[in-house]
Amino acid sequence: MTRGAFIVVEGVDRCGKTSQTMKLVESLQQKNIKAERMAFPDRTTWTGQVISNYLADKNCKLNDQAIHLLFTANRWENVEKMKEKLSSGITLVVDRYFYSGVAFSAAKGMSIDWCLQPEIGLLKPDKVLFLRIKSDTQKSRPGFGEERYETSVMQQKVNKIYDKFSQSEDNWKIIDANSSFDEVHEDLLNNIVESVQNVANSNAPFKYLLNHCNKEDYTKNV
Ligand code: DGP
Repeated sequence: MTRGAFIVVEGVDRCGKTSQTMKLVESLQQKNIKAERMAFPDRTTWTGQVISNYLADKNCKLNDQAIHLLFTANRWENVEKMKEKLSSGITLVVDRYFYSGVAFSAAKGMSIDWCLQPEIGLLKPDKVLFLRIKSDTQKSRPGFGEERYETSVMQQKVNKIYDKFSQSEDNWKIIDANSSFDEVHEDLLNNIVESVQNVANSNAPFKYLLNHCNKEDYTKNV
């Protein structure tokens, strides 16, 4: 049996990742592709609950390095589960991954190298689909501003770091998220189906995030 594809959907807050990833799993299943959704942070685990409290309570004081490592631990604690699912042929559609970890922490001024170190060794996605949205559209979405990082300044910095990832990472693809939900969905779905086929045809083994070779300074000019 060939493994499932590991797909990540990234983008700033309120760009539509949650609804799109849910619908994508339904559409893939309708095409008889086994698929499941995951999201990071996974708020159901112990680290996820601490993270969730930190995000909701803007007065919560927690050192930037400590919260970065908690987000990272939240990904590490899911590695075995992800490998099992992928090995059993399930395609994982994952809402955010370590790219968000690096982008949000680096946007706070932390060093990109420092942020990447604890992520090394995690599974590397087959494809990262970056939902790129205009900042006016983002701000008009319901709920914007509720959580700690939902400020225009922070989100613009994060967006710039995603842009740099998309320019230097071989597995990234930009998706225009300003069009209608259905159009964005179609675009995402076509890309995912192609990745599922590529993984199946090449019998690709798991990939891992190795010591990062595209060591650009993503935070430059942010
Ligand atoms: P979400 O549940 O997708 O709305 O994400 C919650 C918030 O946490 C959002 O503002 C993005 C941010 N975030 C997601 N992953 C990480 C991470 O690994 N590190 C940091 N610092 N922030 C993250």
